Amino acid sequence: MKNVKKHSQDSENRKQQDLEINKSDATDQLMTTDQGLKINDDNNSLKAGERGPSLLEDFILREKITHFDHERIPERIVHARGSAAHGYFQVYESMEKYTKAGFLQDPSIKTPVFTRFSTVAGSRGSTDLARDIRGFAVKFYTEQGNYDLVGNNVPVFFIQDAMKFPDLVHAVKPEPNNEMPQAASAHDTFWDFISLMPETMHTIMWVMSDRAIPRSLRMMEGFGVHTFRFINKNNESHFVKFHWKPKLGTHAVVWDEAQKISGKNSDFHRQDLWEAIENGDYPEWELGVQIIPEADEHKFEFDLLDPTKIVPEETVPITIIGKMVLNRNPDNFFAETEQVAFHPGHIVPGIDFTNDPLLQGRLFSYTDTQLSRLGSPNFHEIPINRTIAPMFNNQRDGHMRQEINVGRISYHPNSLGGGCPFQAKIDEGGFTSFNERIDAQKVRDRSESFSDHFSQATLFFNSQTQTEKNHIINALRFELGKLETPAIQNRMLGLLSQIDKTLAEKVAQGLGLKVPSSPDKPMNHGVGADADQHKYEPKKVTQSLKSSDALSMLKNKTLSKTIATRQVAFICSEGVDRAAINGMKAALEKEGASIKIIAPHLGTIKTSDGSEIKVDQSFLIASSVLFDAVYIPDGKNTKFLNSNSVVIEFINEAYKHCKVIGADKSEIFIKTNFNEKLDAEQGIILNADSQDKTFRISFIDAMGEHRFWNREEEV
Ligand code: HDD
Repeated sequence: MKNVKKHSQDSENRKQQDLEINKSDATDQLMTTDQGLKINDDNNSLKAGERGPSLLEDFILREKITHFDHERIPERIVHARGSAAHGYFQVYESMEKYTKAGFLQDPSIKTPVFTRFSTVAGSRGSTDLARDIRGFAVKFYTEQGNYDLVGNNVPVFFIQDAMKFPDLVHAVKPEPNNEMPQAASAHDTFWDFISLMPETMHTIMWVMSDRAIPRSLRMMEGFGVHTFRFINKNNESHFVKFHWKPKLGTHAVVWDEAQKISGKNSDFHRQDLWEAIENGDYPEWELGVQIIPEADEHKFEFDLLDPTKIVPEETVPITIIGKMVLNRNPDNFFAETEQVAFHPGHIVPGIDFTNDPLLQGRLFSYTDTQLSRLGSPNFHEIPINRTIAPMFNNQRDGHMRQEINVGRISYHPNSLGGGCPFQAKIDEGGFTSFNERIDAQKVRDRSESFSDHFSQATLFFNSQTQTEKNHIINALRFELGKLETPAIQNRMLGLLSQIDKTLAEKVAQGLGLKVPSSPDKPMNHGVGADADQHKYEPKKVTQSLKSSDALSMLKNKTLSKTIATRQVAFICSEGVDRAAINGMKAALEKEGASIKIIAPHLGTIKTSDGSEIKVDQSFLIASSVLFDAVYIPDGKNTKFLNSNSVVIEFINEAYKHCKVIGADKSEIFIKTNFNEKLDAEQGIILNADSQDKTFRISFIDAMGEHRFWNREEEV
């Protein structure tokens, strides 16, 4: 057992050891130029006289400024804004039956990973809380080479064919004439495209749901999206769908909150991930797979190759096969998070592609984009991208080549180098593609089995609780309400009516429009000029499954009652009850939550027993949207609370966002400012006696509910 532990630790550290050779630490060192020349004055340029012009001769100035002038590289064309962390993946038991992938065989091995989360549409400096899909890209540094699972937090994609990807991205990005709006889909070009492409409807439902505004990157699911293949030692193939399930559950904020967080702290998600890891609250996900035998390929009501479809968990259950833990922040954002290059085509023996036309196009795009982003075909040599597996081939030269390949031989076959490097046999780990039989004509076309664009959009909508449905309706009212072109709004209402009549009517009400009685026939505009339009007319296929609980975040919230890493604001002022603070703080910290003392000014305030307490944030800095719950400890607070509009706004906002509010002996304050009928059912936990332990338990239980949506209607 001891050996197993050592083995797993060694395996986990392999990438860190590999990165060590490139690290540089200036502690106790003298400053030098890039050439190693020690620098005597880094503050003044070389001049002809104290007040004279700078000299061209000043190679130190020139080196410094030249380097600075070239510090930026192109940001990613999509997923530009991202945050990443190191960690490991460990399989629970061997998956040998289905795949020969090395990292899925041995539970004692910890495979190093580097995982980057991102928004899609915004630029590098845009807000974390945009309504958007989140990228969820994992690079596994396996002994057989790098494996990248480049997924999203939504299990489906907007389009079915990579041919449409540039159009989709052009439509959602800021409009090209004025570069507006930033990191937002609520504008004409996006919805123009969407309203002409019915295949986007299923993903649109997910993006309009609260999945698109996660509470934390640590609290969202991840999906491989496409159907992939597992290949075992006998060369048998099973189809596989990948799922990441967060240990903390899947949670979101509300849209009003998201918009305010964007102003108060646009690094909200990035900071949350960073701090959790620094505090040792390592985020964790379990990897689940849906495995489908090759023979069942055509047994579904949809096409397994269609990336706009899920395989419902009720139809094929998810098997949990391992876990990923992120336990180390990068040392350098640019070197690691910015330069990491993911690619769905980075696979290892035991995993293979399917003919999903979106995946097929991605297999071209990712290497291609790194060439302009990182500037050279040698991007694999950048430390964060470097494999920990041995790497030998005859690729040579190119910009910024690091490796010094020795000898005369850079071709194969060769006799002068003894035939090296040798091709690897299958039993030596040599990769071979799955030899799928293909018997086809060359066509520029799409399969009719891809024509059902609405059924799973309806399934998703039907599976939501009423609260979640309301949020989708409001999101659509917001997004479509921002449009300047009524024809686009009308086309969208027509499409929404194909998903659910009530949904379309409610959105129409918000827009002050009527659902068109005979909407434009939703032809699929994504077809060729000479195509038989009738053939491509969207078809609804009757679904045997009417609703899937797994698709609703709120129906699954009982799975994640934990309040670990949740943030609680303690509203305090001079004279606040010290015992109440200490008691609640201890109770919350025991559950893994953390607290911040918020008071009128920074520094310290005097508490009831005369002791001083350190203030974490003043009301000028703190904002209710940055917290999960609010607690008002007993003391001489009430007078202060009643007279302070900032405090009332703070609590009002927490109330509006359905968060738990707890107060000792402050009923009068709560009752005068809020509805008299409020009680624990509504997440307002009041306490007459500040030492009552059941109060703290009730407060923590209520926090486990996360939000009290029954308050929303009233708001
Ligand atoms: Fe993509 C980046 C995920 C379709 C072309 N994509 C990128 C990233 C993620 C995804 C997570 C960021 C990786 C990182 O953190 O560096 N993309 C997806 C998913 C898709 C998808 C889940 C559909 C299922 N993507 C897709 C298509 C194409 C691209 C169809 C092109 C045909 N994606 C790119 C890209 C990016 C990229 C342009 C930009 C930066 C990069 O690759 O490295 O090549």
